[in-house]
Amino acid sequence: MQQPSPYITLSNEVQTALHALQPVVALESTVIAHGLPYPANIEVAQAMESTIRAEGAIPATIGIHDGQIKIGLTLDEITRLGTAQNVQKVSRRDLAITLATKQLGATTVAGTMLCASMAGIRFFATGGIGGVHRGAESTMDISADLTELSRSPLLVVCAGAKSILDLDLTLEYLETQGVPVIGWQSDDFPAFYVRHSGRPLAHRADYVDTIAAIARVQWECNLHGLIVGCPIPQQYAMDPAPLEAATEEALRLARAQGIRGAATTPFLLAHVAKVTAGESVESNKALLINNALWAARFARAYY
Ligand code: PSU
Ligand code: MN
Repeated sequence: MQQPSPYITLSNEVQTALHALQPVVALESTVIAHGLPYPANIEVAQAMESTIRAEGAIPATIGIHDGQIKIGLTLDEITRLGTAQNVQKVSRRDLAITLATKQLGATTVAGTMLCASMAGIRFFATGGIGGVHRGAESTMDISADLTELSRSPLLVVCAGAKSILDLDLTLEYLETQGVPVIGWQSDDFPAFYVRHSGRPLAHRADYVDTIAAIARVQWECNLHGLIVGCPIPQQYAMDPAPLEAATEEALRLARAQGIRGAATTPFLLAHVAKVTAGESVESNKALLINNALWAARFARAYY
């Protein structure tokens, strides 16, 4: 295990598992604080953890409290992040500031990858990664999740990315950054609520051992992050047409209200969730739990 930073506090369980080279799966906290409404956020955070345990791996939800990166948050800490109003959204650029000023922080995919890599964790389950926003040709709004993937050596299991983003540009950018994107039993990149985006991927895998072997070679070659895109389970998939309408409306509103920077993703997510009512929340929960399941299986195959 790497020498832990003075800014990291591991739970006893995570520390023991890392020492024993047992499979550990990192989980982010921005989805808890800014991605899903209460109490669905806490319910799904717990369900992801119990799914990972049932697969024989150890969950490590990551967040920032009292000037420390906490790896393996307790239910109390998760509940605090899921209910407090003043939670910072922590990507790479925000980490030192949130620690130094002792604010409460929820880590994005980029923030979680950075913290997990400091602790030697290699597997991570999330819902959707950030990406290149529609209109990025002029706004330059490209999530730091994409550059983090080219820096931190984690395997990130996601259901693709939401169509609030430009999925073509997102895949182009990942290619430029040298990030492998593997379709899990799928030929194309999943689109979060929708199983297939229609954007073909260069690589597909059908067996957990294939994923474990790819991850091993990736890291033995000193390469960094990789993405495994798992389509949402069929019974929870949504009809793309109303989603596209809700997304276009959200984008119009964001422009009209001058929403920019880090506020953009939470604004778009909240608007789409409101318009599509409860259905999108149920689908979101289902895909998060599915990703936790596969991340735990990939981690077990690797270890
Ligand atoms: N996409 C989702 N739900 C989320 C996020 C993205 O469907 O909760 C969160 C993740 O934490 C992701 C972050 O890392 O938003 C990306 O934000 P930004 O675009 O500001 O980098
Ligand atoms: Mn952005």
